[in-house]
Amino acid sequence: MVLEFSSSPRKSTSAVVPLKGYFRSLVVPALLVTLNVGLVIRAAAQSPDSGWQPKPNVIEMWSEKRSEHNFNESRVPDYDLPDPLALEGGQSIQNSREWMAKGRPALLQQFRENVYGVRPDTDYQIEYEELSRRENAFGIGAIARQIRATIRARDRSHSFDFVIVVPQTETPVPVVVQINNRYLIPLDKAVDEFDPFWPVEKLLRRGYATASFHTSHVDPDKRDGYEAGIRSLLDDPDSDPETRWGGLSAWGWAASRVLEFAIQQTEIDPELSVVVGHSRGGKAALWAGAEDARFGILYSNNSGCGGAALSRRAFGETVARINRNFPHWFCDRFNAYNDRESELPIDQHELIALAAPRAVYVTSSDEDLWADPRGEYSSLVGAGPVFDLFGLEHITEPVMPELNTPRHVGSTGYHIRTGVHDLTEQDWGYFLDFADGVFEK
Ligand code: GTR
Repeated sequence: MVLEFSSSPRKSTSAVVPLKGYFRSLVVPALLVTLNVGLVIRAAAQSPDSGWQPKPNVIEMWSEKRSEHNFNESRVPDYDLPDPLALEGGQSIQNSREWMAKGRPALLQQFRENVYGVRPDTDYQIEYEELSRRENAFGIGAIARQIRATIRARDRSHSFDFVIVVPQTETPVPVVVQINNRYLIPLDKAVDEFDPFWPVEKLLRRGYATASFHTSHVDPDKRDGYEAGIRSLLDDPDSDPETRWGGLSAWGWAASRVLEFAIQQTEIDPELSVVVGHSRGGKAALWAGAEDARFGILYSNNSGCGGAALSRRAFGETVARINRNFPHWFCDRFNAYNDRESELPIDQHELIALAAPRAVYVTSSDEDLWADPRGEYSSLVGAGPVFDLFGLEHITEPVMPELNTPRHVGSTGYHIRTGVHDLTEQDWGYFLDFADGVFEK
């Protein structure tokens, strides 16, 4: 079977509105800031009496392993976070309509031009070819297929595979699209072998369809991989080299192409979709959902720097370090903020804010101080004022939850799990509880 779609290039019409008018937060315990629009932003406490705290031996381990980086809360620099509701000229966004018309497009453009890069709007054709199929997967009538997506532009093409598994169902179900940063789990493995990183059967039994692809098949996850991936295929040679899209954006772009295939399936409800990724895949998932508003829930697992964690905290991995080690993930301009996080016109709480009025799920793990759990949680809380504009419930509690105690409040959810940097069955279980609530399953 071959399905063909033509692209309808997205023309960006949004003006760049520099964000001004900063609010101070996340420095002083339980600091409260009241904006003139009547919103209250509560900062995450630094030394709460309760809630999660990193274990001293874990701090020590990281401080020895990466001695040039900070893993101590007391050494987090003072900083001001940009106010997601501030517009140029000092005005504040007052309602959801203004947010969608002005605030959000301006912020999205800031992230494109300073962090993830601008996606090209080159015309392309995409073809989906079924390579193999398994009927009655898991003995529950599910259909599993491996699909090859081939993207053609100008006189070149690039292909990547994904596996998609749909349950037998009369009522269309949500779909979970995974950006897999580790490997492609091919069809037979997906059906015959349990992998907690992508627990297909668990997802199906919980009433979800799911698809997964490997990042490197879309755009190689290496600094010299540009020519071999989708970025060079679609790039406009005349575009500004400072703001060309990075690998994270290319992987997120591919998630949208997988979604487009998925929502053609009658078993899948096109209104109910999730984009999920772990670590670098989690960074890509948040950005995928910022660029593509069809994703209903954005799930970022242990995404850290350049993902959910606030850059200004410079806790664990920093902007300078990530740019040095992974220059192919971001646009070149992101380098301008190496060791100058306070000059970034945005911070990552605003990436999360771009998800509103959709839902966001963020996770941390207690040994993963490299990803800055407190910075990940604080970012979610810091996005709150934008969810307020829509009258949506969300996490406002400044004190982090205890270990293995998910906090799910309306449109935002969070948990911190015991253990190392990973995406585990435990993470999936907590997440699916959240997704069931959002999708009213
Ligand atoms: C690390 C990197 C992180 C994170 C991680 C991963 O080396 O510093 O930002 O993305 O890789 O993707 O597993």
